[in-house]
Amino acid sequence: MSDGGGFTSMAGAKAEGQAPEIGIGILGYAFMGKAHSNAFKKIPYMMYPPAAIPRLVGIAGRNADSVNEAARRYGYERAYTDWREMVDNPDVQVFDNGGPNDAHAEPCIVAAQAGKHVFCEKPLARTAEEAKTMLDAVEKAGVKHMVAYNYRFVPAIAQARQLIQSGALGRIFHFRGVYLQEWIIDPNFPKIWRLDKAQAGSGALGDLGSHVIDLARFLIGEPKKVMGMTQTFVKQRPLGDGSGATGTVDVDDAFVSLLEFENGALGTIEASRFCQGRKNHQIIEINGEKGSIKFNLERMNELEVFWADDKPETTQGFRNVLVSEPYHPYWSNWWPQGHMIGWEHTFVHEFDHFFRAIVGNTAVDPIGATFVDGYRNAVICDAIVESAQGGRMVDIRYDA
Ligand code: SOE
Repeated sequence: MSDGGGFTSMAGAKAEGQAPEIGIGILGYAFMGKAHSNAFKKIPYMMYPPAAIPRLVGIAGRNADSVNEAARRYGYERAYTDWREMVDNPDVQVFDNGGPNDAHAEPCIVAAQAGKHVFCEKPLARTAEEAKTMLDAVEKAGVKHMVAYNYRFVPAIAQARQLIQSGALGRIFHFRGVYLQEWIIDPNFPKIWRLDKAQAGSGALGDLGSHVIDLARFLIGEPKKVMGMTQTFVKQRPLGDGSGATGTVDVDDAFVSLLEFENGALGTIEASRFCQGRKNHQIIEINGEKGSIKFNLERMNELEVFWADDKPETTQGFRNVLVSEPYHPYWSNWWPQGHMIGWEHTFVHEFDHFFRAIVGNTAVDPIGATFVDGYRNAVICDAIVESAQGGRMVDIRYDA
């Protein structure tokens, strides 16, 4: 199997029938519950031979009818309305937190204290302070930990990182990232948890911006200072509970930011949920001394590249590369070249990486995001909000 630059190495893999089971207990049965469960079921026969066979031990959620239906739908052995009871199940070796942001800290900390390996959806927490308590807990417990920055596991992104790490772009001058959606532009869209600071921590910043911030760190390194602006375009929304009452939106609908990186590169990162026509529009562009690369999530199997040493009279210009060859990251698990994979497969790669790290006792980072990455991401998000409120540049300082 091609190791794709260490992305699908055989570390921890077992011949068919020898792979150990790994018991999963997941909190949350909505969007991420579906994406994660789909990945657990695909791993044994697609990331083959698997390092571990996920055993769907339990799924937890507040609504009994919904969580029982999810257990039947995805094939979990038990449904729980109390996540603590699920964490206490000795058959649960991995606690997977797919819940809303205000349900990340306590369950992850309790699971780590119970000796479970912990996987948590992004953003890790609502603030850097809350993220640090989670990081301290998993490090003290000595368990493996990972944050679901799944776009690291897009083959084209992994390929971009290989190009940058190989020096093919040379010195990096710019990182430019946007993440644009449109789904709350209707002022009658209700004030759901993602629009409430107490539950979400932030709006487009933590939900979408944190993905781009993570890719900036993954691809070119640490930012050293940021300047940010935020805006809430619709400040009152119906609560959506039939009462006819409205609530104040206390998170950002959009943000823009300027960054200077430790390596001298300059960056811009923005995210918005008010961009009509943009469905899940994440663009990453990196400009270096030897060339440029551009990634578009809505065309996720492609990478646009420009090489300065191409002959001007022949091929110089941006080229569109189909990242689908057996030697490209992760592709040896899937299909012949040109047969596309999609958004869901990033979760298959992501969990396979986590399970291999657990079974083989190998490092989750730098390929996967750990709680250190989740904490540092939260520090950057907090700095962007601080800058927006204070109207000045803010230095990035980590405590881990
Ligand atoms: C927001 O709608 C969202 O679902 C994010 O929460 C995900 O992290 C992103 O991958 C897609 O958009």
